[in-house]
Amino acid sequence: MDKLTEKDITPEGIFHQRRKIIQAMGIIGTSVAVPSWVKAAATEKDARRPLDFIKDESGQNLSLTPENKVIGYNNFYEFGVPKEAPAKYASSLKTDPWTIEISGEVENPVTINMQQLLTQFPLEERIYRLRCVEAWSMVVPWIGFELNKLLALVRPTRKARFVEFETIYDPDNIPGQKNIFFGGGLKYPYVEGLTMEEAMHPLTIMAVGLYGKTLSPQNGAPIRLVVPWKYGFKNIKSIAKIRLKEHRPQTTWNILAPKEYGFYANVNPKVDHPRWSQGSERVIGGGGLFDIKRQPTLMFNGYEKEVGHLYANLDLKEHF
Ligand SMILES: Nc1nc2c(c(=O)[nH]1)N[C@H]1C(S)=C(S)[C@@H](COP(=O)(O)O)O[C@H]1N2
Ligand SMILES: [Mo]
Repeated sequence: MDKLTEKDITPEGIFHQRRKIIQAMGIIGTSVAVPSWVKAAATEKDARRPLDFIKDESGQNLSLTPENKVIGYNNFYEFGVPKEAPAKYASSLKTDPWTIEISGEVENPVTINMQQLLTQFPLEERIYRLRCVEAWSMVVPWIGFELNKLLALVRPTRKARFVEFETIYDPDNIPGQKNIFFGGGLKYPYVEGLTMEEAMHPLTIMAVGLYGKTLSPQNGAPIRLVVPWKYGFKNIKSIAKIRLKEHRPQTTWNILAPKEYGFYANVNPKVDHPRWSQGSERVIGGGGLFDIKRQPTLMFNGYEKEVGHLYANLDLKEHF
């Protein structure tokens, strides 16, 4: 399994996208053309603004993925499946004004805008590993605040056992939400979820920036989730709604392929994806021809000491 190359790995959606095309049209699709109405962003000036933040101790020993890779190699299927597509198309996302509505099992439901969020919660830099379920990885200097601070504001009721997150739904400005082929066959809006314990953990942050500045749209502007011990798809982008729930939410990738993408999605080198090994990962920006440097994947992505106790009584093969 260590001989696995990138070619053996089908990106998360392509496989299912093919199936969807076949189902929908009775033909075998070989490539997905960009619909004519999708406009590539006019190359406007970089809209990312500098942020004020303090530096955290975390991840000082990790070597950062170059900024151009972090903002140029993305998964954001709402803006197309190829890794270059989000950087090309995501500037059509309307990020200002922006509010997050927090509701459900809370004593104090709120709708809060970005201005309020940024003044309410001091920002800090967190250097975290990011491990995509497709077996590539990066190290990103995020800027954000702990999700538990936001949850304290709304005061979860005793019934709250899960937190559900939803990406903005705006098909007029988000091509993949309008066109199932462009959007990789996912059900939109994109939804993710955590247990309450996971959401309250101090490593779990709401990120509003990276590399010292606000997020670019392709990275999930203006605000997204970062949970460093879980596969990348849990890190839902451009969040507009948060709901606290008594029951486990239905999440996008789990709905699409429940045998491939679990609810927990904890990084685990010992539990392979049905179609590829999770034992190692390609280091994006790691150098070499075609970026082929690989390294072993760590249990809980290297955060076992911090989060292992959350799963002490869980069979991780069954609850992958
Ligand atoms: N709304 C939304 N959030 C998303 C995705 C997506 O397609 N849509 N892709 C996920 C996946 S698979 C990964 S690996 C990370 C990638 O984050 P990055 O592009 O900022 O590195 O975003 C996650 N969040
Ligand atoms: Mo991913």
